Amino acid sequence: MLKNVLLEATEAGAKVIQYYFNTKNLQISNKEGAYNPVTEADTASEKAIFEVIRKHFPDHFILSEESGEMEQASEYKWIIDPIDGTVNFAQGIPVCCVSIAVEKAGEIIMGAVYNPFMNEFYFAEKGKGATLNGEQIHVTKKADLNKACIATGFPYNYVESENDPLTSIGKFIKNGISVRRLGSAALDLCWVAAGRLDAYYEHKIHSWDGAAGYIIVKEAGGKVTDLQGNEYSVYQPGILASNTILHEDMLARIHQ
Ligand code: LIP
Repeated sequence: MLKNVLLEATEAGAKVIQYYFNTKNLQISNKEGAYNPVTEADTASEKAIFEVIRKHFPDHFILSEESGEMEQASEYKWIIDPIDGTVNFAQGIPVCCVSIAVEKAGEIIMGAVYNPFMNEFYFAEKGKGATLNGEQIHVTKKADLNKACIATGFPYNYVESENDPLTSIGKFIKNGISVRRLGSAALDLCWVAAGRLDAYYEHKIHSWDGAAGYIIVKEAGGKVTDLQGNEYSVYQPGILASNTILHEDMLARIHQ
């Protein structure tokens, strides 16, 4: 039942963003930072997702990017990004998705990420592996960081610091390592899980950006920690996901 509702809610959100995609005069407002949009599609997708969840589980806790926390005294929490990759969406770049995770008693047990524009539906359940459109997926076996293809992202409100995003990315590009910036943490994580990327890191993402992709990477045989190598928590900002083999090399390079 939980899985079916998660799939139904994810599909409901995806149907909405497909409807709004490439809409002329999309209503857009800006949150904090230079260009951190929320569109009418974000709020409509969130509404459609809520309707499905509330129909089946009216007493579950919901944490969503646009509406925040709707606290309930339940051990189940739905962590929702109605459009991850909102800038891409607003620009008409079809690299964006709906991302929903289910947490039970503080542990992420299920995650779904759907990019309807590439017809790619990622899903994982704790202990049962990860799939792309129903087919099992697995991280790469690459062991040479110099031959890796990695992804990263940058926060809307940049903060200069000793090992900030600009400093970190320089340690890869100055050594000729391939770096991509997709603009969606959820898809960055799913592409690590699917073996398209060998690793992904970012200094500051939100719980709703990373929660579903986190379990999808883990169930695909990958490793996910914070940027100090500690076990990842969706409630702290830094993330490093890898094929496991490259994890220590990634940490060493970021902190070089
Ligand atoms: C985005 C993340 C991305 C990050 C962007 C933004 P949004 O989430 O998925 O990884 O680099 O700055 O936070 O705002 O599109 O839901």
